[in-house]
Amino acid sequence: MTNPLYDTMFAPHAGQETPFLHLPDGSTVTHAAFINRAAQLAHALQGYGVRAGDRVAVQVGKCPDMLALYAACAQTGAIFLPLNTAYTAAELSYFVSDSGAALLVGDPARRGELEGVAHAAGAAFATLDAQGGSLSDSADTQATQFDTVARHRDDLAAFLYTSGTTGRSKGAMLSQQNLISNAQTLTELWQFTRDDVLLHALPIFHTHGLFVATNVMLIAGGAMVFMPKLDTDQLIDAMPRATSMMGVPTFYTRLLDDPRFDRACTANMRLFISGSAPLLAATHVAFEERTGHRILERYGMTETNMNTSNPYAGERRAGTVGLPLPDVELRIADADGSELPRGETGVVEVRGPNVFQGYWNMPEKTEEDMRPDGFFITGDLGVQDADGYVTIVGRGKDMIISGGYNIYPKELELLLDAQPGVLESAVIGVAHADMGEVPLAVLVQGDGPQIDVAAIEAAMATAVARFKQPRSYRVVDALPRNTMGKVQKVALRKEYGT
Ligand code: MCA
Ligand code: AMP
Repeated sequence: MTNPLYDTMFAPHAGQETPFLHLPDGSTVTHAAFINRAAQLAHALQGYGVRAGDRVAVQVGKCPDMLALYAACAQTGAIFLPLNTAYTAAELSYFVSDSGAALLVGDPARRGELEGVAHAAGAAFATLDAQGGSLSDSADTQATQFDTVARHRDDLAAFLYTSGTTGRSKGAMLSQQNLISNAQTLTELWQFTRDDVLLHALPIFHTHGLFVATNVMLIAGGAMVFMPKLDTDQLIDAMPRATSMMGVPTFYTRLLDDPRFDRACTANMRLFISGSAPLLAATHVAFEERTGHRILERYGMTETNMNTSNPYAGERRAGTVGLPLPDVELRIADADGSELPRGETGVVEVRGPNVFQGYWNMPEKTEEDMRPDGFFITGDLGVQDADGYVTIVGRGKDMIISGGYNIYPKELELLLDAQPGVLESAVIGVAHADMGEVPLAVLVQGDGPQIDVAAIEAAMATAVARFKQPRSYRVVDALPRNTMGKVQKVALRKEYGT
């Protein structure tokens, strides 16, 4: 193979006049049209000076061209770097400069600020729309054939930024092999075929919507009902024509909130998959009672793609994330990395072709998280039962998952500590019926000016994406600490958690 990623995911679809994307306006993009468009965009990327190994940062709304840009990056050998559309210009500046991106592709509505971000970081800028200076515009006149650039399985295919407990985001480097192996394993395990129609309402800038949902459907050769975002009305309308869905737990709780969602609505569906955040066993049970379907829960991470899955044919156990994938080794380990006996709780560690290549420009951080024998330390706390089923019981890392998006308290605390009047701060996750959990900030009044919560909210609004912003604030005199002086977040969660 000259370019394993392109040859596995995309090349087989060339010339196939079968449906790939069903769009909200009723139109359909065929596999052949998608591949042709990717080739045009590959030419356009080269026109912007993009070469193999260059990072292409992309912050645009969900649309077929955004997906075709992923294919175009694969075809030119560029590294695809998708970014959450909710990120502020301040957040973007970091990603574009840290990655050394050659090109930032942005939303035309934010052209002014994003152009500034790109140029300050030494990157070129383009939009993805039909306006002057746009990638789509340059693509329109290009040939629909492109000579795929040769790549190796170990070459990098994508960077996904994941925040960290230190407050600084890290670029997880994923190779072609990481993406191919996981997608092939999942396609087989979940029995996806060209007859499948997947309801796709997830964002495509994260592992879940891009490397699980889209890659699996590309390998299977099926179609996706491609929705811009979660809209339960649209999902319920489209469900009778679909066979499968992937979503975060919020998708399932919102569907259950709608009385129209029932057995008849799901009669054509063969599979519902959940991940990215814990699915409550109660949701699993309520879903089965309502529809007769048992949700298949799986577990993964940006750095590793998917690690475990409940079985397709065997027993799907509520509250567990299932068994290690066939090509993934998993151990529950103590702090030194020694495997613990079954039934004991420890840190989940994984090894296999799914595990990433390290954090971009952070060799020490990579070394810290990787055992010498190749196991990656996930930071999740888990337990494995006698049958091998894994349950995630908590997080060793300080992280909040809100509606499937990760929020690292440290990133927020660093910003809050710098606000007038704040001596120090602690951010905790508190239960939220719709999002699972949301952040709450506890601020300690210092000697300076009186803390102005409204002003702090305004400052946070320009600093970080909306989903990360604390939903509520408490001002206190001191934070609870243990004898080592460490802030006791457990005590804070007890006090403010409900
Ligand atoms: C939107 N808002 C949120 C979130 N999303 N607030 C907290 N947490 C969120 N996740 C805010 C908006 O800023 C807005 O705020 C208000 O909620 C409504 O915005 P809207 O866009 O209408 O929200 P929504 O469409 O209802 O979105 C909620 C959602 C969405 C459907 C849960 O966030 C979503 O699709 N999440 C999936 C994320 C995902 O794909 N994660 C996978 C990561 P305001 O009204 O105040 O302005 S990959 C991963 O985790 C690993 C690898 C894995 O295992 O998959
Ligand atoms: P991310 O950094 O976005 O890749 O998020 C990965 C994290 O999401 C994991 O380390 C887990 O903490 C969490 N996660 C993903 N899937 C599940 C699941 N099914 N149950 C519990 N936690 C999950």
